[in-house]
This record gives sequence, C-alpha cells and structure tokens, in this order.
Amino acid sequence: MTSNSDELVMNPEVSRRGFLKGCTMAAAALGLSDAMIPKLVEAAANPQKPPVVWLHFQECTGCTESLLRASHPDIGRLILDIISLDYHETVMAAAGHQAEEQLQKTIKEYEGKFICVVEGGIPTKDGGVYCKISGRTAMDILADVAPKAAAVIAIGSCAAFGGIQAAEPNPTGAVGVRDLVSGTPVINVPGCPPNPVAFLGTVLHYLTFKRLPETDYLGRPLFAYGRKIHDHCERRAHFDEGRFAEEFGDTGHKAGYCLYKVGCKGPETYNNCPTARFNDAGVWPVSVGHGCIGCSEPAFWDMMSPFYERLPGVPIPGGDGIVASAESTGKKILGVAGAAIGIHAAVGIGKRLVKGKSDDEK
Ligand code: FSX
Ligand code: SF4
Ligand code: F3S
Repeated sequence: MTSNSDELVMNPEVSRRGFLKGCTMAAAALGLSDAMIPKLVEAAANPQKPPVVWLHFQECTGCTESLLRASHPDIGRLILDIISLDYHETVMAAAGHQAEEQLQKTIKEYEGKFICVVEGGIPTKDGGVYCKISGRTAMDILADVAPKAAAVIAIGSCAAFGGIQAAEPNPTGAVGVRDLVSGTPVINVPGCPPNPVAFLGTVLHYLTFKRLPETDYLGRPLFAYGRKIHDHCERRAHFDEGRFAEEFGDTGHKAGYCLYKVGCKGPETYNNCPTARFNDAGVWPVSVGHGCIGCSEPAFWDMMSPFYERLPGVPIPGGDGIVASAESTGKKILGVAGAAIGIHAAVGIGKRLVKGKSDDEK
C-alpha cells in the first residue's frame, strides 16, 4: 500500500535515533519483549505506508493536538512517518472541494486497505444535523467511509463513547463509533485526550502483526487499558497506609499523599497513565497533584462527577471503611451507567476480558 500525501502541510523528518526511540517506547507499551523490537522497526520502516483517512466530528481537536504537536516531537513525527495521512482536516493544505475530492479519491483507490481514524462523537438526533461537513452529516460521512476501511481507530473518548457531547442530557444524541459501525473492525483508544503512545502502539501492532491488538469488552486495547490507574500509581503506598490529602493545599497534599479523598477516580479507571506518562516531562495528572477524573471510561462526564468528591464503594484503610454510597459521589457510576453507555458497559464495571498474547507477539 502506498499513497499520495502531497496535499499535506507536514513533511516531518524523523532522526534514526528518534525513530528507534519511538519504536522502543511503543514496544514497551505493548508489553513486547526486546526480541520483538527489530520486527516492529521493520514494520514501521516499510516504505509501503498504509493510507489513513482521519475524520473529525464533535470534539475539541485535543486528540490531534496532543498527538501531533506534543512536546514529545519524536512520537508525533514517527506517527506521521509510518502512515500516509491522506485526509485530515486539521493539517491538510487542501480545503473545500479540493479536500472532499481527496477524501473520495482515497477511499476509492484504497478501498479495503486504508485505516480510518475517527476523532469526535457522532450526533444522531434530528437526522444528525448537529455536525455537518461539506453539506453532509457526520453520520453520512461515517456510513460512507467506515465500510470501505480495513479498520477503524476511534481516537479519544468522544469517538469511543460520545464524550462530553454525550453527557446528560445529550442534546444532540451523540454516540461513539461502535454504536454506528458494524462489519469493519473498530478499536477504541479513549482518553480526553488519550496518550499518544496508546495510538502509536495500536498502529504499530497493526502494521507488525497485520491485525488490531486484543481488546477488553469496551473495545480498548488491553496493552494500554488492561490495568487500573490505581494498580501502578506512585501514591498507592499512601493509600494502603491510610495517608490521604483531605483537601487541596493541605499538609497531606503537599506531602504527596493519596488523592482519593479529593476525588481521584483511579480505583475505577483503566489506563496506563502511571507507566506511559505524558510528554517529555514524564508527568501524569496524579503526579502533579490532581486526581484522575476517569477520562478513559465511558460516560465519564456523568459517571465520574462530581470530580472532587470521593468515588463510592471503595474500601479504604485508615478507619473510614467503605466510603459513601452511589447517591453522593460519582453519582451516576452505577445508576446511569446502563442508560448512558449502552450495552457495551452493561456487563459491569470492573469485569474485563483478559486474554494472553498470541504466539507471534511473545
Ligand atoms: Fe474528545 Fe478529542 Fe477530549 Fe478533545 O478530539 S476526547 S473533547 S481531548 O479532542 O475527542
Ligand atoms: Fe493513586 Fe488515586 Fe489510587 Fe490514590 S486513589 S493511589 S492517588 S490512583
Ligand atoms: Fe485521564 Fe485519569 Fe489518565 S484523567 S489522563 S485516565 S490519570
């Protein structure tokens, strides 16, 4: 596969060092052994780059911004180097009819071969009129493009689960890609925004093994979303010993104690932020003193709010026992979940489909 990306503004150059560094980071995130790194590098260096059509719907473009303009330039450049980004409204030079021609040309020429990346939720109310591009609704565009793609990557919690647009009362009837697309494999890379390494790892896995990585019941790759934030948090020892920040700015907060009592949702959030971290600074929300708000979970705007109150039902040491109940905090975590997130999450929070690696991934 190859394609023409002359229309794009970016022409990134990736140094060999940066290229290897990015592949090594992705291999580590994927949980692959060192022996697999050459195979990953070989797949990433293949001049036959997969064409990618990147669709923007209801969102803030934070996913693209964090991915391509991150303070970790090697990652952004590597991503642009291993794919042929044929259509992306934010970074392509073409506009108007020229851009739409590029989209139609790509999906026709590479039918069954290109990767479709979707960023943003899709409004379904009133015929989908709340998001239109070039006179077509997001629903129409997705229905046109997704069936012709080899695979769809839903990047960000908006594309995966509807995101902030789908928060109560969800006035536009926003949904995630998996609610509308069937017949084409769809993988969810949620987060608001997600860590670029999760996207890079997903693409490199696809290029190396010719298939998408194993996922949980929510369609999230297990390599990135297989464990809870709480499992690898550097403040976990404080949690276990009952040492908590009681409010922001108090002595416990300044001492780096656990943020559970000021609202951290790490005990019910599946993501690899404590290990993958963000940007060159190697930080993540909890490391800089703010609790996790559960941004990679379905309907987190409803289920994980109020963000600064305790998550209910978590047994904590230090005398409090099991804290609160579903009506006080994380008000919707149990009640609204079924209605808000549909059947994907109906099997219950915490239940995960965990599979081992295939032989070719060891
Ligand atoms: Fe959504 Fe991504 Fe949050 Fe924003 O586009 S996941 S609102 S960071 O940018 O889709
Ligand atoms: Fe870390 Fe939050 Fe768990 Fe505390 S509750 S250990 S801050 S993830
Ligand atoms: Fe999101 Fe929580 Fe990570 S808020 S970025 S999943 S620490």
